Amino acid sequence: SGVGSVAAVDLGATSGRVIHARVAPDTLELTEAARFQNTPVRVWEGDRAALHWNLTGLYTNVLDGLASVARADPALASIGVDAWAVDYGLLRDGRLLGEPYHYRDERTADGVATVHASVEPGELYREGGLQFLPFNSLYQLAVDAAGGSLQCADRFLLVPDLLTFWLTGAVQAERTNASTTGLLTADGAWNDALIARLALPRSVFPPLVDAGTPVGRLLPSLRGDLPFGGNGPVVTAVGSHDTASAVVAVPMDASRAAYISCGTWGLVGVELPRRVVSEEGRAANFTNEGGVDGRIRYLHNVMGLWLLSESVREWQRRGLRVTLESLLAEAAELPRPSDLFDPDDPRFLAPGDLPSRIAEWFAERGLAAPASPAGMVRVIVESLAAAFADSVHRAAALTGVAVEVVHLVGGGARNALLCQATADRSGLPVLAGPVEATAIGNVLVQARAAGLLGGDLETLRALVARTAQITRYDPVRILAHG
Ligand code: LFR
Repeated sequence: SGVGSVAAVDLGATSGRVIHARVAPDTLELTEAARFQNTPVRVWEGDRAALHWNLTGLYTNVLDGLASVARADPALASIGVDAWAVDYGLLRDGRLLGEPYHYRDERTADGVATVHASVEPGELYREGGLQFLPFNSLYQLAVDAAGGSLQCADRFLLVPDLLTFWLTGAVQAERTNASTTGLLTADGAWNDALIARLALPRSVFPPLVDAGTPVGRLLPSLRGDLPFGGNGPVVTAVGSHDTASAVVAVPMDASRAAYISCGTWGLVGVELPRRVVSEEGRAANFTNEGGVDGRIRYLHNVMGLWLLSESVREWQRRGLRVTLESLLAEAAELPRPSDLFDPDDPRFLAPGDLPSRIAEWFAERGLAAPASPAGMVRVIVESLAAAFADSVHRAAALTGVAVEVVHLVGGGARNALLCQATADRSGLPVLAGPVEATAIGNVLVQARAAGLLGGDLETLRALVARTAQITRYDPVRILAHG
């Protein structure tokens, strides 16, 4: 097969991008067509200001990026969309009923109580395989049912499926992301019995499709703004959960490696052929999310780079002239802190003043928090690394995978301090990169569907290993773990 090209639309919780890629069995060349901030917005709802995504704004950015791809490459073969998980839009007769809620919005607590009153958490775990996160879609849906908005809707579309709908008119639910609703069976079907017990309307859930399925062509109404040639590119379902696409592009041998997909979140785990649903795994809050080609992403959510980005946002709000880069450089010169905090504490989930909440965590234990922003950055990095190391070893123990190496992909792969600390605290070599793993995984699945590449995930990963920049960090000052 010759060289062809595809475009990946990749929306993270912090930023989004449109990546144009040229692909052949020995070629993987990426060009950034657009990059934009993802800035959520609080909107008054009569009794409180609720946190929403600005999805129509993101869609505008996506169209701008695709227009520039179209001008450069009218013969583009395919477009694929991935985004963060769990969040969704509700529609009626094709109309979006409101900007989707942000998973960091405070509304979900009531949904958790409602759901657990009808199905206890152990049973939810055996059915859906998910770690407990208060924003899993099923809890959000319970809130929408209680508030009446679900009854107004005839469609539920997860965020990447909603963008695909706006591009093509096709109504579908891609399986990797649908698995994060908590409403899929181990066989990857909508769990009708669970949906009924939760009194959710079964008819809102669209037909499921696998990553790699062509879902439609660009709508005629878009053809003026997106000047592609001929019939235009096909839109292909990819691993539409961003983490599923990232795991496709981890250049690993899954039988001996753990991965950390490190962006806004740090998703730490291993890839398995099938779900592992044990009480130990549930207690350790490990999830079984659907992967591309039917693989399972057995992982735990660690709070991730959010702790850094949201802290920097607070310092800037206070008028300090700091950037993450300058603080990381300063932090690297400081001694390693002896006291760490638990980055997974739920108090760190909501937006706002994180440095004060971290200081509170220390104060509650009679400990002093670092006084300077650089000191705070260092303790965040070390605490994240310790949590990463802990989850790597737990994933290995819970699944029997003999982990010999840790692959760290995503924006965190640029953070040398974090990569080295993860090596030191896990006692394992860390292979960092690619930074754009999510977009690459999105590209690879489209390219395979378009016939530009063949083979299984191992073949796709071999192409990443040959073409991506990988930096190795060996443990030098091994610190105790576990
Ligand atoms: C990462 C991610 C995680 C998911 C969280 C919320 O961007 O998709 O996998 O748990 O965001 O959707």
